[in-house]
Amino acid sequence: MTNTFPENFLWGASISAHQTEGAYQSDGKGLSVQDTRQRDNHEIADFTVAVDHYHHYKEDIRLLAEMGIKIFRFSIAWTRIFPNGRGEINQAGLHHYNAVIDELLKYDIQPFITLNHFDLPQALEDEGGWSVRSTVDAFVHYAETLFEAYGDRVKNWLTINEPNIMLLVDKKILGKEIPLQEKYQQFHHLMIAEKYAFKRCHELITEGKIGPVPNISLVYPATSKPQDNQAALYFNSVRNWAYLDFSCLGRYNTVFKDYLNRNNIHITFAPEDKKLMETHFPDYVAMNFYTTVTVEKPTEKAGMKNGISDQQSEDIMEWGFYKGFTNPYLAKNEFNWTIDPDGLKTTLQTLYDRYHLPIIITENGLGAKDELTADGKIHDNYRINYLNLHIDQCLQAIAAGVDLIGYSPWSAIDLVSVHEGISKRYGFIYVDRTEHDEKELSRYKKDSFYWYKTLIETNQLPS
Ligand code: BGP
Repeated sequence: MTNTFPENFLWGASISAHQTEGAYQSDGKGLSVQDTRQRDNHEIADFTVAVDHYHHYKEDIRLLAEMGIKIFRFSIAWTRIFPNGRGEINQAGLHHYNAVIDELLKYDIQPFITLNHFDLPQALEDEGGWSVRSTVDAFVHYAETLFEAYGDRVKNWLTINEPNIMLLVDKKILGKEIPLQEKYQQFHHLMIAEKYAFKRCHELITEGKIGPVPNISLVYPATSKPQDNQAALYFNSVRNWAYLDFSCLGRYNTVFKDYLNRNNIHITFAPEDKKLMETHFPDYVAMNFYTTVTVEKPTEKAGMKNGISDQQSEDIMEWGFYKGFTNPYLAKNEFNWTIDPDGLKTTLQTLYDRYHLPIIITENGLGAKDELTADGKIHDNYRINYLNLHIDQCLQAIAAGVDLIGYSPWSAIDLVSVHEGISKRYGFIYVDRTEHDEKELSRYKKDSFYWYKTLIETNQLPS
């Protein structure tokens, strides 16, 4: 088998606004739910400064250009454009991203922009957030504003980052638990907002392309017991296919509908929704992948709390449906996340056969506690090893017929993790700060930086 990637393969690197930018109240920016959310661990860095990418974007982009990336996946902070979610445009915010886009294009790096990555404006949250229809309207107007402002230069767009993980792991990501009925009304609104984004992107941008960006990873049954297989069927549907079936096929899938019925959840549709769902579709699927999940059928209710507290942990539990199970065949990283490169290939094959759309991986990576040596080096062989194994499975998926068009790992530079602060690092570029001491925020190239640079240059995995 060849170890060379197809010509024009889109090598990239990814970040999100709130985890990198900082400057959380600069130049007219409003507060988002990430700025205000309840944190269960106050010992870790928050998003007020993060890695100050807002002020360091030129330096960061220059380093990324040196690494050779072809695409940069980042998100726009809605609250920089509309501090209150809607209303008057904040010109300073609009200018900032104009400058970022121009800086990328200067180096021939194509922007892949996520419209919204977990940071809903707090002002909209105060009015009911994704539970109310008016947030859909505000989102559509925000998306149109971006398409009109940047669509002459930005052709590739992603809708809403990981709506599946945001709803399933609500406590960790949003700082609050959303009751089930409300959660799935939010699901409907998020998915409808996405449909409008597909529609308006195609209408407003010549050659504009757009796709959903969920976190997709296969769910395995714990054993060959038929009941465990049923558990995996339901969690695959609730975690993965409910979202992509809506985006790509325009329907609620049957297993998911059964899950909703059995939980007595009723979704309110607006009159235009059915037609909208069935009419507008993505150009590609972007997916984030870190690990796979294993579940069994729960047999004992006592002592178990319904809910899901991590995107892949053993505390997944929905009585009557599924319960997380420790997969004995998979190793774990130091933050307790399982590592499953083979699962990436299986996930890609399953996804591709279901939708027949090009796929781009927009997140994949290893969170680790890196160490900066006295001579300014970071020897992150563990990260190189993780990426190597996953990229190899991408090659194998391509050889098996999957139309994988790009790979953009998490993360371009170190950033503040969703819930484990800056100590859990993912970047190719190290940012020198601790949880409480921002220091100079100096940037250093890790060993993985040089490794990825060579990989991109040669367009092949070292044999
Ligand atoms: C994804 C999110 C990212 C990112 C990543 C790693 O779910 O899209 O924003 O943070 O997971 O997760 P964590 O930060 O918890 O390590």
